[in-house]
Amino acid sequence: MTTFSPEIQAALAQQAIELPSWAFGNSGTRFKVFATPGTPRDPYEKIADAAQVHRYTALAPTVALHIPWDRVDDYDDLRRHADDHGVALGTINSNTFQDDDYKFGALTHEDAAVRRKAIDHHFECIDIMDATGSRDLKIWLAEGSNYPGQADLRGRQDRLHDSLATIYERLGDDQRLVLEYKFFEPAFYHTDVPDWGTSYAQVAALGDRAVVCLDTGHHAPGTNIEFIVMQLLRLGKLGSFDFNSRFYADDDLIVGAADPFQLFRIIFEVIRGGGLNSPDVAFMLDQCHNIEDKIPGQIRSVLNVQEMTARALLVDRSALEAAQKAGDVLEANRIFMDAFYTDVRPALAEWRVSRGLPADPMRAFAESGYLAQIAADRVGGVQAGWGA
Ligand code: AOS
Ligand code: ZN
Ligand code: ZN
Repeated sequence: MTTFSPEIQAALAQQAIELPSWAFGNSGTRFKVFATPGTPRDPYEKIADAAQVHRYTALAPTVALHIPWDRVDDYDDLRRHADDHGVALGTINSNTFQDDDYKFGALTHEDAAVRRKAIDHHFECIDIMDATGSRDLKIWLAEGSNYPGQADLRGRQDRLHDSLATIYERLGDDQRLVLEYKFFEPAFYHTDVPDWGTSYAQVAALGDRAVVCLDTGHHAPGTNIEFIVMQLLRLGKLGSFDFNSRFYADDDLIVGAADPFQLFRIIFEVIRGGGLNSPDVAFMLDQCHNIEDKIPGQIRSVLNVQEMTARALLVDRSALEAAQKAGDVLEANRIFMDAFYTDVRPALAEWRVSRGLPADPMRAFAESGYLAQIAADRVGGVQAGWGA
């Protein structure tokens, strides 16, 4: 059986993956949202469910919130609630995509009053960050146009800069602005932050505390995502990951489900670039569980990241470097693939037990009876969903 060196064990022990609160609410497609019994009815219950993932894996110590979906009266109280459950509050995600005023844009809108409203929403998010102790403000913008000629592409980019600069100004010294990109959807012709280059150009113009979020589902098919990871790390601008899987577009499926090898390649570049367990790079999930149970879906997800991390840590980097320098193409590729093909699951199970964790977190959670308990306890009330 594979064994992990003390260095690999130390790296695995430090790994932390932030969970999105919205993964615990009901979600679906525009065709149907299937409800799950026991779905959280408020942010408190979402955090309680997220804490289950951490309890069985020790991999998910923080939960990202989304405003307005997770708006509460008392953020100190929510923070204490998280603490009582053994987790902390993490990134605050803004939302400028569910308001009629934003039909033609928010931070890029032609109308200064609409831009002001969108900026004020981000100010509210920063106030919340101050109360929750969150470091990161994550901005994903649904802005763009559907038809050639509809919008002044250049003007929108300039207004985006001005709006982001106003938001950036308001951040505290220990806080960061993280700008996510996505190549299309909901806009179909042009998107104002479609790619890493645009996100990089915008955050570079703001300052050191503005960085890029790379959502693995936000690229065209065939894109070499690990190259982007390498480049952003090289430039010191990779702020965070939104991990998920895609088959076709922004599918938001379980990370590592569609293409485990791609996840391995991405994590290898993270390690190569010094981003693993670096405070500068936040690992997050951005997923929806439309047909599977949400808590086990999140447990499976963090375990997938852990497994590919363990495999990527097994790459013999000095042998790889020697093969690369010698121009030994096949040997370099063999070293890389040997690590990828290593089944680390038995070693991880043993290592978990040595740390007082269940060998099989999926099974331990299933046997805990938690899902049946919340289904019984949380009857009535309005279930929280994507957008609720
Ligand atoms: C949207 O496609 C993005 O992935 C965002 O990260 C979004 O904020 C998230 O899915 C929840 O709103
Ligand atoms: Zn995302
Ligand atoms: Zn997305």
